[in-house]
Amino acid sequence: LELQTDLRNALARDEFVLHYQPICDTVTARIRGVEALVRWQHPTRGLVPPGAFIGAAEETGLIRELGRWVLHEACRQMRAWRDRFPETDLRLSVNTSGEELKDPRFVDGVRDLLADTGLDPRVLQLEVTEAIFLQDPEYIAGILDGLRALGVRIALDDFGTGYSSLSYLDRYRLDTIKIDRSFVTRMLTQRRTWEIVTAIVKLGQALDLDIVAEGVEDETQRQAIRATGCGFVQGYLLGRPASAADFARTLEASD
Ligand code: G
Ligand code: G
Ligand code: MN
Ligand code: NA
Repeated sequence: LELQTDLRNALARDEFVLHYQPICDTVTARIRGVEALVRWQHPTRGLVPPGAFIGAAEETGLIRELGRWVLHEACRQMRAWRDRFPETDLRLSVNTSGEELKDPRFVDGVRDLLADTGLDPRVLQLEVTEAIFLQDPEYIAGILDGLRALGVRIALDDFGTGYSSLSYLDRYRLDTIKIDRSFVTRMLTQRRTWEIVTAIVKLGQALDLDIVAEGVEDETQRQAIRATGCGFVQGYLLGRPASAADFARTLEASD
């Protein structure tokens, strides 16, 4: 309850910030996209990671307001970067929780936001997890279809960690799958994991999906991922989540 009050105040006081992590071409390491990750710049506790407050925000319903802020701020920032770096065709990934998707005004809100910021809908990719399909699959399917009709892309985050990933690939139209970093971590030491990652990549290619390997921390992992044919990599090796100003410097340097 205290956290709920704190979060409400934090929204009112504009204490949330977005950090940005690059998503890169596996072969060239060129930056092709960026994932926005929210943090809470707490007046006394410092920078609080989302794991410490997203759950509470979901339980209290505050996630809708926080999610609106995140989406708005991320799109505003992307608009500014695309104006400043016209050569880059960066894509923007934003994490979206099921509670946000259940808001009946969500699709209209995204449409209005894209119109207001003048951002090409194809630039925006919403990351969802398998958990969103557990409650009301038909309703969620309608929301995802509505978003895709706008031109917005849908990514399945943390892929492989849920219960029945394959049925979701079968039933829903998606654009991207993000292979959970636990697979990337284990694939070099466990043959079975390497085979699973290879199979996921093959499946993704056959379904015409973009595939991102998450949590790539060293060059050996990148080489292993590259050998599977996975198109995109994300992780500390390519860049840690950083402030907008730091990310802009990275873009400048890579131009
Ligand atoms: O940065 P960190 O590893 O602590 O992130 C923890 C979790 O918080 C991740 O699962 C990430 O997807 C989630 N997360 C980060 N930013 C956002 C956001 O803006 N909205 C939602 N719903 N989840 C987020
Ligand atoms: O659930 P989601 O995939 O959205 O979570 C992304 C989180 O993973 C981010 O909050 C980010 O801090 C973290 N992350 C990104 N790259 C790496 C990495 O290479 N290693 C580890 N341990 N965490 C990472
Ligand atoms: Mn994510
Ligand atoms: Na993930």
